[in-house]
Amino acid sequence: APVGVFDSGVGGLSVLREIRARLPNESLLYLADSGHVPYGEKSPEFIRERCRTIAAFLLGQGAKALVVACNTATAAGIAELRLLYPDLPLVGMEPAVKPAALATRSGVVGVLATTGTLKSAKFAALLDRFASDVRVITQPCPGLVECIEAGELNAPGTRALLEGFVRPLIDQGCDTIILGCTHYPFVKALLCEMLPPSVALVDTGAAVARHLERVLAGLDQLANGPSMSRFWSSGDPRRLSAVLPVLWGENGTVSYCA
Ligand code: DGN
Repeated sequence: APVGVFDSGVGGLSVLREIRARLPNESLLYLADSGHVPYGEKSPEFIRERCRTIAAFLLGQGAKALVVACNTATAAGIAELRLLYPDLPLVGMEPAVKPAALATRSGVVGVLATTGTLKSAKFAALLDRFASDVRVITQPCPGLVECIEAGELNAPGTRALLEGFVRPLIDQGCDTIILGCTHYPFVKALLCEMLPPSVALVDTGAAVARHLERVLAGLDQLANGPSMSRFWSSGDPRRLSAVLPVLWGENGTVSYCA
């Protein structure tokens, strides 16, 4: 059976790539909730409703496990999904605060994420737990997800927006910057051009793929292949089709779902 993966839009494809690299035998179902993107400024209640609807859809398609490939949706909705599906293997995202706190030498860590993630109780708990010894500077990035959804990974507007977000982090001495939203790895190249070489970027995709592997292995549910992938969008499926070669590295079959 396949693994179901979802995000508010195309950002979770950065996680899907890590899963494909780590677990090439797994079949993958990906749902981009592009009809409702961005989640960043939406209410937790709205996001929870989307999580319930999408989880039910992917399970209806035969998913044996779900990956919530979105920090914002994990913060708002994963606890409820665990209650609804206590026996389902369920893996979520969280900003890489712990690895960043271990890695920093300047003692100052920056976090780029959505407003929803940064305001969540889950994020506050994460800081309490792992970042008591370091200074953490949070930076919401309104507008950035929209640029990435539009495929503008290297456009002047995206660069200007991003420069405005990272400048204060550099000025305050951050040497480690957390990409706390699954869309942001797609602008890593652009970020690297504007950051001093001493600044390291950390994200969570590879760790999530490793965690998924452990969970499936523990349940003896790892697949032996051959694998396939299928995609759905709650927005315009043609737009997801058009960005797949860039963001996923291959073409894919995309259908519409409500
Ligand atoms: N990709 C999502 C995340 O990791 O938080 C949310 C992006 C959004 O919808 N604003």
